[in-house]
Order: sequence, then C-alpha cells, then structure tokens
Amino acid sequence: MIDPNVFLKTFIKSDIRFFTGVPDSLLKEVCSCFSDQLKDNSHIIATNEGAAISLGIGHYLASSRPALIYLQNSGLGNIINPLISLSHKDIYSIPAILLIGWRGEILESGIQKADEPQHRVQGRITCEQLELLGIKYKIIDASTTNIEEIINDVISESIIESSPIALLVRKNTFSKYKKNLLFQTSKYSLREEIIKSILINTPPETIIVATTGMASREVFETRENLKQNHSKDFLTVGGMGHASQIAAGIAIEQPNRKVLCIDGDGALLMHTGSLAISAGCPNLIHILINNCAHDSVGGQPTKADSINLSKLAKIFGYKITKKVSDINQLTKTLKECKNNKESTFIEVMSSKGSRADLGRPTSTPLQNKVSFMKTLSINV
Ligand SMILES: Cc1ncc(C[n+]2csc(CCOP(=O)(O)OP(=O)(O)O)c2C)c(N)n1
Repeated sequence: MIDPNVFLKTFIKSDIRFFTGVPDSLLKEVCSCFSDQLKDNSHIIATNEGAAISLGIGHYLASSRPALIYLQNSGLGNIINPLISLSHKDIYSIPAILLIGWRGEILESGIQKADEPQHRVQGRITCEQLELLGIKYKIIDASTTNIEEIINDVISESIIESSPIALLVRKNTFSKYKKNLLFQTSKYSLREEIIKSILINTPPETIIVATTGMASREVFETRENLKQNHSKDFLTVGGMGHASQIAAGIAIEQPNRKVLCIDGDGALLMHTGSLAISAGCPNLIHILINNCAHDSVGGQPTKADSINLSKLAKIFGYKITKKVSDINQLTKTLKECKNNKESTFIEVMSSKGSRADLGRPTSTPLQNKVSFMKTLSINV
C-alpha cells in the first residue's frame, strides 16, 4: 500500500505547493494527510471539481507550478468544461496533476469490481473518457512499489507537455493515515435521527427527494425500519448537488403536491446557484442537514461552518427560512410547515457520523424509478 506521508512528501519535494479537490472515499487517507500537514492556503477543499480545476489554473498562472487536483471519477463530469475549454493543450495549455479515485474500477482481468449502481457506468468509461480528453494517465494500486518515481515522472511530463495528467487510483491503494482528525463529535443529532424525524413528522403523501451519500441510504433504511414503503422516495444516488433541482422539477410540474428535499451542505455548496430556482416553488420544503462536512466520504470539512446558509436561502428567495439545532425544534417546525403554501428552507444542524452497519438500498434505481413514477401518476 502507498503511505500517504510518502505520497505527499514526494509532491512537496518536487515543489508542488497547491492541493485542491473534492473528497472521495477512496482518497480518504491521503485527504486526511493533506488536511493535517498542509497550511490553509496550500490545501483548499473546493466546492466542486470544476472549481478545483479553475483554482489550479489560477495557481499555475500566478506561480508557474502545476497544482494537484483530487476528485472521485464521478466528478469527471464537473471538470470537463474547464479542462476542455481552458486547460487543454490547444487552448491555454495548463499543466496539472489529477488524482482520481476510480469507483467502479475495471480490474486487470477486465471484470468490473462490484460497486454501487451509480458508479458502474462511470467506472466503465473512466479510462476512455480520459483518453478522449487527451489526458495521459497512470493507474496506481496497493501493489505499486515505485510511487516516488511515478510521481516524479507525471510531474515532469505534465510540465514538459504543459498539460493535465492523471493518476487513477484503485480501491485500497493508500494505507491508513496515522491520525484521523476529521471525526470530532458535536452536540447535534446524527443525520439518521434527523431523517427518521422527517419521515415520521411529514404527512405520508409527501414526496421525498434525498441527496447523494449516506442520506439516501438512511432514508431507505429508515423506511424499512418503520415498515413504510419506498414509493414516495427518490434517491439521488449519484449526481451530487442536483437533488434540489430534481425536487423543484417535480414541484413545478405537480404544484398540488408537497415535495421535500433532504440535502447536505457539501451538495448544496456544489451547485448553490440552483437555490434561486427551488426558492420559487411554493410547494417545496428544502431541508438542509448541515454537519459542515462531506460526512459520507470521510468527514472532510466544507465551508458551511463559515456561512449562514439559512440566511443565504432567504437571500435566494425562499419565503420561509428556519435554522434549528435539535430534533424537538425540527419536529415543531415540520408541524408548523404542514399547511404552508410558500417555499420553505429549514437548516438542521447535525453531527458527523453514521452507523457502521448501515445497509444499502436493496432495490435497483430502475425499480425505484418505476414505483416513484407510479406514485406521481396518482392525482392529488
Ligand atoms: C460529483 C461528485 N463528486 C464527489 C462525490 C463523492 N461524494 C459522495 S457523497 C459526498 C459528500 C456529500 O457531502 P454532504 O452533501 O455534506 O452530505 P453528507 O455526506 O455530509 O451527509 C461526496 C463528496 C460524488 N458522489 N459526486
């Protein structure tokens, strides 16, 4: 396995001074090492992967040094525009080292490693996508012994060719980082308890759209535990940051239906501008579970702790906004919302963490879609 300390030191020795990206579970250990050892302005957890590329472009323009930009392969969609329209050799020709966690990886045997449904297509096309983008890449894994040589090669090649170059990272490549600074308990409730309270305290006909990561898994599991069916839930298993607009699309088409979006702070910050649209939906309740972290992939901090997000929602146009910090206040607020006819945004403060034995949806996305659309086809 690759030691995160050795990995980081090798970059620093080659005068790579700026590290940015969006966290990924496969890169958790190396992200902990970046957070622990790099000063604030040398390591920035970006709001989305495209923004990380742009931070890297700015860094290069000002320093003549490439940045290291990390992401999960699901973030490739977000980076295509700045890569192709700016960084590409034929446009501004900007070097950068991309560190990409390969969910849904294709094993050397050619078989795809079992992973969640949302990673299957992205995992299958990742190499071809990089080739199409003109990005050379090297695959690293737990058996890689010459990581220093590989890093030095990719840095030189990126600089000589003045072009982005990638390290594609298989599962379990990095060994454990010595300390995990990311988990500190807080006084707030866990996301799963908040989700249970939402499912219990909203009228049963409410449509639920849940965000990417543990939140969707917890909605599924809580329905199972409460012996409720799943037909009113849409689980946004991929497409991080898009749950609120899926909810808005439903709310606009079916104005007599109450639609509730369960969002995360990382997801909301990934595409914040979308609030301007969802705020215009009088039948939408947008609940932000704010743990100030990318909890689902390791607990890396977001910028949410320095922003008043319920105030921001008000500025974006939500008619009713509330911030609550415990389940009792949440329950009371949800009861007050029952007959609301105005767009509502509730920020619920939350602790990081989830159950180690949390399950995964046992039905497929296609099954989920069919039963969900059946529910939406019934007039209200
Ligand atoms: C485009 C994209 N980038 C990164 C990821 C990896 N990812 C999955 S969940 C998650 C964290 C989401 O954080 P937040 O919305 O705050 O919810 P929390 O996990 O804290 O409940 C990340 C980064 C992804 N699925 N898609």
